[in-house]
Amino acid sequence: MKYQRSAGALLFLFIITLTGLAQVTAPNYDESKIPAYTLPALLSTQQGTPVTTARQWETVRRQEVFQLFEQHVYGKTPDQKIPVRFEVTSTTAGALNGLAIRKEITVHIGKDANGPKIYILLYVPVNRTSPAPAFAGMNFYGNHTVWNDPGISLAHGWISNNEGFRITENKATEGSRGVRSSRWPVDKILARGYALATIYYGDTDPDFDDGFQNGIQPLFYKKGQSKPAPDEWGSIGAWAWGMSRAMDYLEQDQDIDASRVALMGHSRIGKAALWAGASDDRFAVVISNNSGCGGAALSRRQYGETVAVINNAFPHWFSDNFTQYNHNESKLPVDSHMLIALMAPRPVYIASAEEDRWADPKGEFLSGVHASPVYKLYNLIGLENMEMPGIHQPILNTIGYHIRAGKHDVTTYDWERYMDFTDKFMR
Ligand code: GTR
Repeated sequence: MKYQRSAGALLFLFIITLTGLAQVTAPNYDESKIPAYTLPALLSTQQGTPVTTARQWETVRRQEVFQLFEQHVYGKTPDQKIPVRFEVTSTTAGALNGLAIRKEITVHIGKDANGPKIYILLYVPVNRTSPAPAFAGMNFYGNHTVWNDPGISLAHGWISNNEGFRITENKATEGSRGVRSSRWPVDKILARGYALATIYYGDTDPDFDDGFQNGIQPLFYKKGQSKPAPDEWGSIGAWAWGMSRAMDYLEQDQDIDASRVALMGHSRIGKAALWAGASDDRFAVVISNNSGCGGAALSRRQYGETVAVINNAFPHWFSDNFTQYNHNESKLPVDSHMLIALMAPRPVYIASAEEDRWADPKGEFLSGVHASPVYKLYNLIGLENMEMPGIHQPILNTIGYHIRAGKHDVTTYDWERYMDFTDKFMR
């Protein structure tokens, strides 16, 4: 009897576990199984007043929407101003076969000499008559991986191991120089007259869950605080903060036109780029490459990666408050169309890849469509058509979009579209 009971309990546990797992792990890739959903109203204030002018958007609604993202999704970035000091550690002519000057800048954060540091790699085109417009973006494996240039310093901090990239013991190695150059066509970017500023995303917060003991968060803890509060930032917030510090530097560099800086980010860094663009309007253009769940994709579609899945896999990315929406997307007071709208009236570009179903290409596209009414308040054209364009048919309105063939990645095709887009809006 006892045996039977426990066998029954085991079976029950087994079924429960399976159901639980199924709930958490099986992604939906079937459009017909997308739950019916209503997006939160973008153009109606918390009081229920319709927003019909750009002025109303700017003075009332934009701030409300921004605060909802702080409170429920990414967490609030602490207000304290931390001392930041820039040290240009090298300036080298003749980089990229004479196309560029290469600079490296250390951003010292906080008063402690052993505190966190952001290392900026900056290439500036030499063939120009005025300060250069720039692309800025974070990289996944260190500045030395974006181009095979022996003059680039190896990244300093913790890096995700990757055997293929010869990164072992969580440290940068000489062997990983240039391993990510396919994602950073530096020569093409420079040849088109843009500077490129990049930083390693782990400089502000290494991408693993350590309860926020490393990275920049501890610099902001109040007395007795040992981790961010439930409505405070996680890693995405810290990465976004890092991009703004790189922007602080670019504003000081005479070779750069800081009013023409386009921020580009891929995947988790695409989520951070959108949050940085929402938080800091000095980024003149914001580009999200395959940013998916918690980025450009509408959460309510629950297609591919979902809120529960992302919070389980990456508990350190968002605020703890975001976990309230695991399997509960309909209660989320925002969705990604509102994040895209936070860029208005600045040009914003969303890119998807056909095989990147995990990131929900259609959900990424639709957030641009549903952000468009805010652009309309400025007499600007976003994405007008509910139908997705075909593969390789980019739309370069003030909200831009393309879907290309292939997988979750950044390709030269993507970059060429980004440069076409920035040429249109930043030249
Ligand atoms: C995945 C994650 C995605 C995306 C991606 C990446 O594992 O589920 O949300 O951010 O990582 O950053 O490459």
